[in-house]
Amino acid sequence: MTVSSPQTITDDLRRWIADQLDAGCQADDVVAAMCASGWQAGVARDALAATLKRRQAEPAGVAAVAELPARPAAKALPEPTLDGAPTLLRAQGHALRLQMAMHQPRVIVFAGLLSDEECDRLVALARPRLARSETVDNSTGGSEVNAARTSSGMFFERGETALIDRIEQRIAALLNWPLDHGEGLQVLHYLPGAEYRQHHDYFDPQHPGSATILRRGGQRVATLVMYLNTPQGGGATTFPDVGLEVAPVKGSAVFFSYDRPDASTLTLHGGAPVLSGEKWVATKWLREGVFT
Ligand code: PD2
Ligand code: ZN
Repeated sequence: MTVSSPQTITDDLRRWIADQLDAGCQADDVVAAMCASGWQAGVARDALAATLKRRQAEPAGVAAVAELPARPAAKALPEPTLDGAPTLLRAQGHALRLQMAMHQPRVIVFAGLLSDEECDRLVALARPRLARSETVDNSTGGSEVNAARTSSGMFFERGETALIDRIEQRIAALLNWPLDHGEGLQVLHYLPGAEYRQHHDYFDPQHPGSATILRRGGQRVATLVMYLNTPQGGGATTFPDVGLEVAPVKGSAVFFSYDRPDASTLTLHGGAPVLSGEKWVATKWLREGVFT
């Protein structure tokens, strides 16, 4: 399959999609294959939908459609105000810079979101409370130690100190998303060799444990990873679907959003192993509703 420019849904493309479905491919896998070949995720989804719609009229197509999982609906998302393509931004009186923006997936890198002093103070507050990081246990909705995540970490309560409240207000203003839709800040510490293997930050609706987690504010819809120091080597935040690596630089942050809990958002990401020095980050996850 080759991608023509501009990206239009042709009969050839619909025929190719129909062939993949007939061969037993899952709809999500077809979209992922198209994205890997250079199709924009939105066009890929529209092409899939157009193919399915046509097939609904055919008896064979009706059976194929019935087996496909329903695609979760898109949502409103946190997003900074970037009208006029500004390089300098301001949030709650704090000046920062826009460093990089990508549309699909939505990834934005900000420089100077935190001052050096704010980074140092967050590390000092978190250090005595660190414990080996856990990941969500999908079967229960609880958490467990996992080899895929070799950092140590801790959670602050939302608004726990004046410093944390100020940073959370800044994030809410920058991303145009209510403060009470945010989880408490999480701080992670990585030593050499430590990493966070590739994952999605949304909760998989198919997993039995997700129902419990989703009761506290619904789905995660965006992530902001703030770098609290500059490791000597390694530790980039990677987005393998699009070959993007964000270098961890003290005070800067990478933001990404996802409008549905689905791999077609292309927001698979990981924390590459730290090669030398250490790495500290603070993560703010944003929910679709009030996080309690
Ligand atoms: O520390 C990171 O770079 C990183 C990578 C992937 C953090 C997270 N995910 C996260 O906190 O979700
Ligand atoms: Zn993550």
